[in-house]
Amino acid sequence: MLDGFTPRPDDRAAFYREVGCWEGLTIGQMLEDRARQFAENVAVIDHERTLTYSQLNERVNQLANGLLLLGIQKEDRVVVQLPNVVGYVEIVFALFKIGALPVFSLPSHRYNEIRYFCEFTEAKAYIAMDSFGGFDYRSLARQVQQEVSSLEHIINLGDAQEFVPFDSLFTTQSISFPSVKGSEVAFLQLSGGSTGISKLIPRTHDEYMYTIKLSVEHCHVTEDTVLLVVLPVSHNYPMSSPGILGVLYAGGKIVLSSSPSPDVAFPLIEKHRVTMLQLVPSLALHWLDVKPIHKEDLSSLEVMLVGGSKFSAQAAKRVRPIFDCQLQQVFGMAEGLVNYTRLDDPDEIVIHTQGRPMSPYDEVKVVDDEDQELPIGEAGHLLTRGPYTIQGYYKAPEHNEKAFTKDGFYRTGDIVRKTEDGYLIVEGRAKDQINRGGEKIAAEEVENMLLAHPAVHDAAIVAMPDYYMGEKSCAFIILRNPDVTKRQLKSFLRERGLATYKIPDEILFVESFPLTHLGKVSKKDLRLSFEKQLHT
Ligand code: J2J
Repeated sequence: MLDGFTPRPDDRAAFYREVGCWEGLTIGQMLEDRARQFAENVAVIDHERTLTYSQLNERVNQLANGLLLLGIQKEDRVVVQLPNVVGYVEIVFALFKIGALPVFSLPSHRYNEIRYFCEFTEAKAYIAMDSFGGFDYRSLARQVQQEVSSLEHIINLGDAQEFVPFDSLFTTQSISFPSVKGSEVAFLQLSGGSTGISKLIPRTHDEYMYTIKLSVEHCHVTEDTVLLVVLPVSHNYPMSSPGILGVLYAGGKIVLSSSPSPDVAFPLIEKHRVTMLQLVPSLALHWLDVKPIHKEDLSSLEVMLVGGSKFSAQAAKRVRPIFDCQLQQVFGMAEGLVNYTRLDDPDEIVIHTQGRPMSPYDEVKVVDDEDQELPIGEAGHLLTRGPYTIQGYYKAPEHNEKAFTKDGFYRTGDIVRKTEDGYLIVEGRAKDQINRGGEKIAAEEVENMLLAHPAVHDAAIVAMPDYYMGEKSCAFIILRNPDVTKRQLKSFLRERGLATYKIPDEILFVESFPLTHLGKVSKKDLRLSFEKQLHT
């Protein structure tokens, strides 16, 4: 078993097997199987390539051979940083098939994150694009390679320069693949994090296959589904809720968009007769606003999933009149629990709630600060445990003590209310995080980086409201040296390689921070003071 992975206690594991949640299948086997069943169906399309199920499976096998020949072995970690391209699907399935573990990172991550992922997971390989969105990943790779001794291979898609070209790895020379079991860890996913840098989430094949299967049922994914992926594909949401894996499970078609802009996405919807979309509220709002000025025929759309942060009821009401399709709200987390509104739920529920757990074996509690369960309808901390919710972060024993209860419930950090019918309404958040249009920022990580600047005495990051993004980030800073400018501080963060979405949108210099009665910085009061400044 992978070091640093916390398995379920034996009795619960046995129960999940007994009731049929865990079937002992791997994600690699699923593709093998679907390639037989849906051989000639189109599986995936990007701006350059189209692959049928049998072509995808064949390419994946060839790539898996190439990875083994290169020296990638079972349980090796491979940091994958790719945009929405077919190569992403090929590489992650090839890794699944040989039991190596993709570590999913985002195209917007920079040196700070990539170095950490490579170092912390002792990654043997890092795979990235040559360049994307104006950023050259090869120079990032050079920097990281020099500093992380475990990193033996750097694989590059496109103009690979001195690195291993992705295309050179495909080989028909057949090697026997290591055997991979359903109970083994399939990959490491990123958590939004609230303390320091992102924690990594180990998910097993068994539990992930279960989330995929349930998502396919609840989102009515079939062979006729055409899913457009506009969010970064490595996020848990577009991976599995129902995501690319759900669509492949059902034999449908995936269309990968390199951009979430309506100028790119709307023509793709028209061209491929897209039936299903997954959006975060910030994008949904933007699309709702611009839809009337677009001429494309979007009549093929049947379902728009919205999740990742709170979708307001006002915006939710506009989906059907404007897009003439059904809204499905999803409240999920890379740690596990996923809630959906059901496609046959009345509008009242679809508009006002974030859905209910997708499995009858999900255990959900709403508790007060002392972990005491609250009566139905009262807002409190959401705790959860179940067949697809993790039992511990990867190699994080100290953090796990705090993030999980003694009996294995995950402390989500979300404040929710449960209705009589078991639906959840997200009311807020107890974790020190900013949810910037669905991208999560751990305040502490950015604060620590700001504190490394010689002119900064203290820093506190809080969320500020934003119409489209829901929240943006604002850094309150007490300076030691008044000569430094906001712009200098932002470039300092950029130069240290902080992902672009984590750079504070606003910086405010203050003399002191308001304190709570326990003497801690009161972020609530900081947020209020920001709002006051806005209105003066
Ligand atoms: C309010 N907050 C939400 C919602 C997530 C499906 C969908 C989303 C994610 C995801 C995911 C929310 N309303 N509808 O992994 O499979 C906030 C909560 C939650 C955190 C998890 C999936 N949907 N959130 O967003 O791991 O705070 O997963 O705990 O990125 O996003 O973030 P993440």
